[in-house]
Amino acid sequence: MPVTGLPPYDDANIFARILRGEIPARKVHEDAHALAFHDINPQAPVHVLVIPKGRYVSVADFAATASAEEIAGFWRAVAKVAKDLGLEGPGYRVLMNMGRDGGQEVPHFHVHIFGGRPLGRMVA
Ligand code: IU
Repeated sequence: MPVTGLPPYDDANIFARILRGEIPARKVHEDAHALAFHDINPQAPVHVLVIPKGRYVSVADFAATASAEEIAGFWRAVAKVAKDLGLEGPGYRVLMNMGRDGGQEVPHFHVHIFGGRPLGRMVA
């Protein structure tokens, strides 16, 4: 169950459909806890999304309700994907948008990985 104040999980969201294989994605990694694929509208030379396989609306929902195993597995996948894409040496940025003011568009928790160029100082 999502945490109070967040919408219930919608199984029709686009990432749920990607997880079910109903629509294609350019996958870069998949394991028991996570799926990673290239963002359809990249904002950097490398722009990959990592999503948990469970039904979590947002980072708040994930942090509050996922198991320790899911959380560990997910974050290990994030770091592995970045490393496998060659980003660990030069560095990369990980970003999560949460809710309305955070600009979250897809209501399935996801992490953005950006890299492939100097990203500069982050501003809000
Ligand atoms: P946000 O954090 O919810 O704002 O980011 C959603 C991202 O999902 C955004 O960067 C989109 O380009 C991306 N995306 C995608 O990769 N494939 C899709 O079919 C759709 C959105 I819709």
